[in-house]
Amino acid sequence: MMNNPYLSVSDEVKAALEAGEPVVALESTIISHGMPYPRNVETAMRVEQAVRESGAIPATVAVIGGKMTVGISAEQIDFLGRKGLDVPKASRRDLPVLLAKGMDGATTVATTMIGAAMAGIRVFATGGVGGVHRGAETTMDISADLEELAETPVCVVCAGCKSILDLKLTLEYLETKGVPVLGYGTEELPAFYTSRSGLRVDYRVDTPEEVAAILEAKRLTGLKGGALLANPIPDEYSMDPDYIEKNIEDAVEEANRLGITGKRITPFLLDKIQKLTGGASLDANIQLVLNNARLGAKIARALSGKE
Ligand code: PSU
Ligand code: MN
Repeated sequence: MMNNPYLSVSDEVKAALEAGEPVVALESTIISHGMPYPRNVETAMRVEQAVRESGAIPATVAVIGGKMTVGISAEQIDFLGRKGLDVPKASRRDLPVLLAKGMDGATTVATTMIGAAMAGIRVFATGGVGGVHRGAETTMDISADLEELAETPVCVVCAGCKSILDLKLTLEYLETKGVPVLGYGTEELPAFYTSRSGLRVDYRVDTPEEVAAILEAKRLTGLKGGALLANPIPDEYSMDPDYIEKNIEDAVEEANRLGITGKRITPFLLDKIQKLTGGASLDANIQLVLNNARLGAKIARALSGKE
């Protein structure tokens, strides 16, 4: 593990990594910016529990007091959840500033990947990743998450992308950047709240061992970057595609009307969609994150040869 003054790894996570035990990284933007308090904190704790029940050690990542902290405590999760939007959203470009100033930050997919890689964790589970926004052909709004997937060797388990993004352009971008997009038990790219998008993933995989073999092949051939493993929301929680699409369109329209751009756009849209759907989208969101945490643990176990 890298000896780095800006990195702090919890004793539990350090011990697990040294023993070659499976560890799954988890992000903190979803806590501070992705869900309302107190469900954000409850969910973060349940997700950690789901990883444990599936046989791996959870490592929730955040910037705490100017350190990339891998394996934050329950108290720190509670703190990030209560402070919510007052915690800076930390993507790659924010990271050096927050570290240098000794600040706190909620890590996005990009920075959670960075923290995971610094500590030596190869699997990270979350809800949705950032991508190419609708209208990016004029706004150039493309999440740093995609660039990180191209650079940093971490497998990100997600439920696909929300259609607040342009999913087709997101797939094109990932192809250009050489990031494999794998569908777990499906040929279709799941669209977060629903298992259907009408778009195909690059490859279907059906077992954790298959995923582990792909990650090993990538590592051993020296190909940089990670992989995106898209795990569809379970059928019983999947939302009606037309209903969710209509609400997403209304949310995007309102964001445009209010002139919201940059790092504020994703949290704004998530909050708006939650309000428009009367909380149904939040319930679906929580279930899909739990589902991804369980799969992440299985991938980590397969990588560590424990399966
Ligand atoms: N998509 C979701 N939920 C989220 C996010 C994205 O469905 O919580 C968060 C993740 O932390 C992701 C970030 O990394 O938003 C992307 O933000 P941006 O588009 O500003 O890069
Ligand atoms: Mn953006």
